[in-house]
Amino acid sequence: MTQKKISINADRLWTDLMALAAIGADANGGVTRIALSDADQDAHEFLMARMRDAGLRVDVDDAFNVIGTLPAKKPESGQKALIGSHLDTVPNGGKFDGALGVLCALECARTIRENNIELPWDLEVISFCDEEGGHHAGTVGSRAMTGALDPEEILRPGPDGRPSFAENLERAGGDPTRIHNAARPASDIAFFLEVHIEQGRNLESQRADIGVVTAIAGIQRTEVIVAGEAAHAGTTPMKLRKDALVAAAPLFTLLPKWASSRNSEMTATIGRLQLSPGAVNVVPGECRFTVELRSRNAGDMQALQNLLDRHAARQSNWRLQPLYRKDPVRLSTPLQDRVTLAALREGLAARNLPSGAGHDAASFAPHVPTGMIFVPCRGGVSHHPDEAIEQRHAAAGCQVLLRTLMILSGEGGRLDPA
Ligand code: HGY
Ligand code: MN
Ligand code: MN
Repeated sequence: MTQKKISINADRLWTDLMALAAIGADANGGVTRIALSDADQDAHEFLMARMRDAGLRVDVDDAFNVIGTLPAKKPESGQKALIGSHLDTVPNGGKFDGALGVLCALECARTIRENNIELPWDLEVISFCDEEGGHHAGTVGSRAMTGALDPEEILRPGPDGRPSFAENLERAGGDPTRIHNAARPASDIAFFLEVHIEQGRNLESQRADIGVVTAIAGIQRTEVIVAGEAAHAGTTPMKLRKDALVAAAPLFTLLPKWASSRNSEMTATIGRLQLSPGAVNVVPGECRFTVELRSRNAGDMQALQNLLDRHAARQSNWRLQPLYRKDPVRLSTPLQDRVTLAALREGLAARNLPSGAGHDAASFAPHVPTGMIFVPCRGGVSHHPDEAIEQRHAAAGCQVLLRTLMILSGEGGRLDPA
């Protein structure tokens, strides 16, 4: 007997996406919802209201992850199926990074409930707190849930002396001393699946609708502090200066050369730089900047870190402050196979590809079967107001997530961990 075709409601999904994009909207078309900010909290209030409308049980855990649960009618395995992503954004970011994954998960739960489909697990729709690193390292909420968050990290002051995660959590009504309670045993979790925009141009250039993600690049971040001597810009002769920016400058061209000579997928980025005292008529006394390395190969990332460490060691006035390291991860092959099958059954063109961007899925991959479903984004543009996707691709990603859940459910819901 052929299974009745169950379809998500593409218009409802798009309406939610556009309504959410209005929360934290910038004057120039971007979105700014820094983790735990008022805009981020408004976005989560919107999500919780939509979850309640959909008949989900709504909880907020001690890491401020928002969880909407559709209880299983007959929970055979006692495990939970987790789907979701994040609602926080980078400053002046796009409408779809993170938001697509959360709202696709919500739309799937709604569709499953409306069609009285019986799942072997409780289905949890999750929006993870602070994926983007609004304070320091990203994926705070998902690392708290997988027990991988160092409690010290949330106490560290934010960049430019901004409040720490703990202070902002408290301001938002949370209790940072309880964040470790968000940790859950891996044995409770059947799998984690995340829909996300590709944030690259591979799918678009191959005219594919769906990306079956095979791996997620590792990320290593270091803050470099170069000390000089602040001095009057008009009366301090060039040969007597200790200009911190000039001392740092050689690294700005060395770093890209190191990365490119390592391998073609490796990236190295100096994304944030601050001069002190930062006055136009004062020679910089301090140059503070971040170095971010990414690679799917842990050895390559370490090799570049060693080059940076040795370069700093040869200078007399450099200090390195490690900020964050997450190893590259491979995603579950059995889940990749189900996503590929789901795309096939939906008549969609799917391609396997790795992710250069970090995701909450990277927090789960070492512990539970984890999968990601990518959709193309226009020109690969992301972390930018021009981030854009086609409505049909939002619907395709959501439909493949639903179909993957149906396939897994039809197999009784247990997935080998390979
Ligand atoms: O930085 C990243 O790769 C992700 O978008 N947070
Ligand atoms: Mn993201
Ligand atoms: Mn992002």
